Amino acid sequence: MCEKIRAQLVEIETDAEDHYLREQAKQLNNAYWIALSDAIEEDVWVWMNSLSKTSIFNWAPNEPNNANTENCVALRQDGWNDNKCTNQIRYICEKTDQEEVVG
Ligand SMILES: [Ca+2]
Ligand SMILES: [Ca+2]
Ligand SMILES: [Ca+2]
Repeated sequence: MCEKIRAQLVEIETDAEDHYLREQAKQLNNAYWIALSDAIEEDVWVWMNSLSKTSIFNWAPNEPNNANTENCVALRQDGWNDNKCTNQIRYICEKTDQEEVVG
């Protein structure tokens, strides 16, 4: 997906970045995949590009709930939600921390 524009699924390193993306999600009224996953070990949340454990958590209320096995994460305006990796939703790519494409 993001490879088409030579970018990667977004990794969120700071609360400022998260805040910015949530504002976008709010305006567009949608949810978007980010690069976070616990597919390797349940409830251990890793950014899949850098393979680093996340240093911030901005889960939505009552998430993550791993409902019917949810190992990917979508960003919504109220926070992050673990979601089924096979779901077809939009996603956010980033080239650098300064340049982010919501699409
Ligand atoms: Ca980033
Ligand atoms: Ca999970
Ligand atoms: Ca969930």
